[in-house]
Amino acid sequence: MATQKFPLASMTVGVMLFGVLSCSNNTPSEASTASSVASSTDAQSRATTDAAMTNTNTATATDSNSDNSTKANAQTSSAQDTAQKPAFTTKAIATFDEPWAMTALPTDTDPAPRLLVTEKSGNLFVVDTATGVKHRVAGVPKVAYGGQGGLGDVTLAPDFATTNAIYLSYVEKDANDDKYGAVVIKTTLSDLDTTSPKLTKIRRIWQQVPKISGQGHYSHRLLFSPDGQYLYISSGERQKKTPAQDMNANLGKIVRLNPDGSIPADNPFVKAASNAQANADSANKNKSTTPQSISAQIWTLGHRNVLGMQFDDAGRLWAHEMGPRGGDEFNLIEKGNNYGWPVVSNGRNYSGIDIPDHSTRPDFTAPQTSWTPVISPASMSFYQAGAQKDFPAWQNNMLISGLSSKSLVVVSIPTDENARDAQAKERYRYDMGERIRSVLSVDGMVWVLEDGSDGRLLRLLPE
Ligand SMILES: [Ca+2]
Repeated sequence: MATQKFPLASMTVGVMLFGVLSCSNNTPSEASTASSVASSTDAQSRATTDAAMTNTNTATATDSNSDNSTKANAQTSSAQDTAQKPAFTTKAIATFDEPWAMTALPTDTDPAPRLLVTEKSGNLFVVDTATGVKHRVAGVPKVAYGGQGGLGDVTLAPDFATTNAIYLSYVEKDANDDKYGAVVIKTTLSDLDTTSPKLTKIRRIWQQVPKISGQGHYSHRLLFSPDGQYLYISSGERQKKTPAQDMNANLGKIVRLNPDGSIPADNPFVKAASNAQANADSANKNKSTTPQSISAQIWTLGHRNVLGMQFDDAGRLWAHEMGPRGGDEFNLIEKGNNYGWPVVSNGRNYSGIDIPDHSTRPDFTAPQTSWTPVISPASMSFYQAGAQKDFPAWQNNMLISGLSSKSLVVVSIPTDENARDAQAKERYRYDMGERIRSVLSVDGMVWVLEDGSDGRLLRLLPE
């Protein structure tokens, strides 16, 4: 088992670079170097089909200097926080080919849980974090692997302990044309304690509407509310921008469903949807219910690519999303709100054309913090020390895995749930040396998954 060390000195490099970028207009060479690294990797991962990715270096250097007044606050770590920054080593547990997501199986007394890990190409594994032994789960449906898509997220049903039910998201291709969309299934994880586990009783409960050409921005993150009553699904805008404001599409939205896929009666647009349906019925007797039932699914709108959602201990829902060139966001998700994409963003288009900042449109909900240059947030986990208490300094913080930033980002959230002006902010980040696809904290322990082929599952061990 390889052990890699992260000395405290190197961990502060990222923070120092951001200090340079956000606080000074007079160091173009430093700013240009740092931002070109960030933007080129970001461009590779985010917009493989975006034709306007050339000349990102010079444009991004301008971008990083253009509106630093709004960015400095988000990216300044206090001296106090840095002093409390715990160091860790990493221990490699297992290796995967393009891993995408992970979740923990319940444990009784053994402190090392088994994890479920997905690979984009369509594999699902049960891995024992104590031994690194993994078993492939049979029966995963065929996925449309390519671009940013394939097999996506995995989460346990709230009643997993008695049903062994899990939820999976993945991308499917329309049989008749080159259009793609994410779907969510509920299935039973059978024979879990054998060497040949398998999925049984597969039921489709949701899909992206409409299917669209291209293979980016599926999002398809799954999260249950703490009480187990509701399933939240992040649904990306498929790199088409406008669906995020279209109430007849569930793209660019966070949707909220009952565990069986039906629509909760208290969703914010249910009444408007039923009124619209009544009008449509009386107008032409058209029995098509698709547009109205779509809008009834929606919890929030105006999102771009939400790859991380988490509840905190006060029951607040938080989500991060990737901005375009600049403007990654960390948002407090509240019922019925519109988060502005693509009308506003603190970033700009890959073409270099600016997008009005959030501050120009107070009618949209602004992020609590945003990142320029981007961190490329790919997943999020809420840290609570639990029984293991590996990192007490991170208590009640959100841990975010970064792709282009190759980092683990620690974000503090406001402790007073009623303090509307209290803002989440980055405390500090760790340079991980590789693109980090996923982060998971369980009972005070933390694992991360590296991105790409030969992506390692690493346990973080406090020094
Ligand atoms: Ca926004």
